[in-house]
Amino acid sequence: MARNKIALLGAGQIGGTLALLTGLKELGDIVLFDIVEGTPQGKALDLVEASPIEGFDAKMRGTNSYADIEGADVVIVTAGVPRKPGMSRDDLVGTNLKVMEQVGAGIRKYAPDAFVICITNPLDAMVWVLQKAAGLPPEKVVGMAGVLDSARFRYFLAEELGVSVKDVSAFVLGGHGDDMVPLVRYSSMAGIPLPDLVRMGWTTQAKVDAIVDRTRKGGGEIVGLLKTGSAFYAPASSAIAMAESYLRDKKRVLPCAAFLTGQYGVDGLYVGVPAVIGAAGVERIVEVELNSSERGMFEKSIQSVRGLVESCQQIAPHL
Ligand code: TXD
Repeated sequence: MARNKIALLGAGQIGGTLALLTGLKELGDIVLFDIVEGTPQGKALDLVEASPIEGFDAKMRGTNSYADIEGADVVIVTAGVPRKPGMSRDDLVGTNLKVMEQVGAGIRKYAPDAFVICITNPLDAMVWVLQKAAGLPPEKVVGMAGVLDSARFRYFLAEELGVSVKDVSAFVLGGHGDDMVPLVRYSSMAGIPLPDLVRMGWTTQAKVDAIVDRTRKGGGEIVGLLKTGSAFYAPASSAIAMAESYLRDKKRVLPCAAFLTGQYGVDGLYVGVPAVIGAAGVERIVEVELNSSERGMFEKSIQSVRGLVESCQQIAPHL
């Protein structure tokens, strides 16, 4: 059986990390695309030179031509600019919208059957633009943010509880912004709900509230430390988990920015919700029950996403 073909559009901090993880997990052959000449070619060559040491077999090539992504099974999009300290994700709309239109045209022409994972920020709006520009069915275009935000939430909880990260489950609903909704009620340690753990004295409500706040601001915390760009290791791992679930039909239930058609009372927007990812792409959306305070936070997050999409429509009325 021929190897999968994975196209990485953007060969920057996340793109290079995606390529390394794809090699280590032997997910398939890689085409690394960028508009900067030399960067994708140099990173691809450097990566395959690691393959004898790591023991993986994969073809990896760098390119500046969309034609080389022909027939890709999975496309992961990081093309665009990241934020710098003092910038919000929303400040990237003007620049990255135009990039998504270019990238979408390349996918439409050369990889119309691919499963497309968008990473570029502001994520909830950029995945919406990308799906329209590429013209692929909405279930084959998804945004990566929830797996990252949930991983941050899970890590902080595991650190606080003093247990393995493997035994902490949690997820975040809503947009990839500071008003995202980490769901305490649906978080657990080995199946024991987090609110019970507070009552059992494993942690306190104040510490849980602080972890929720740190999760919401997780991206900004790293931008503030790095100063020259944003997070890239955990974002890359998050997108690879989604790609692997598609390529290996694992049916994982992952929080992703998926296109809603009425679920959660939302129609026509990409929003972070738990979704089943399998060989057909987004195969099912999990519509969890929300209490009034959760619903209020979710609505606020939806409003932010709606506002971003409206800005995109003003910049590009044809979308
Ligand atoms: O959870 C999430 N979704 C976020 C997403 C987590 C972290 C980072 N987030 C966003 O991902 C970030 O705000 C950026 O919008 C993207 C990519 O972040 P990265 O850190 O990889 O940025 P880099 O290192 O600047 O890489 C971007 C590459 C760079 O090599 C540019 O030359 C290239 O994109 N680029 C383009 N490629 C193709 N076509 C066009 N037009 C283009 N413009 C820039």
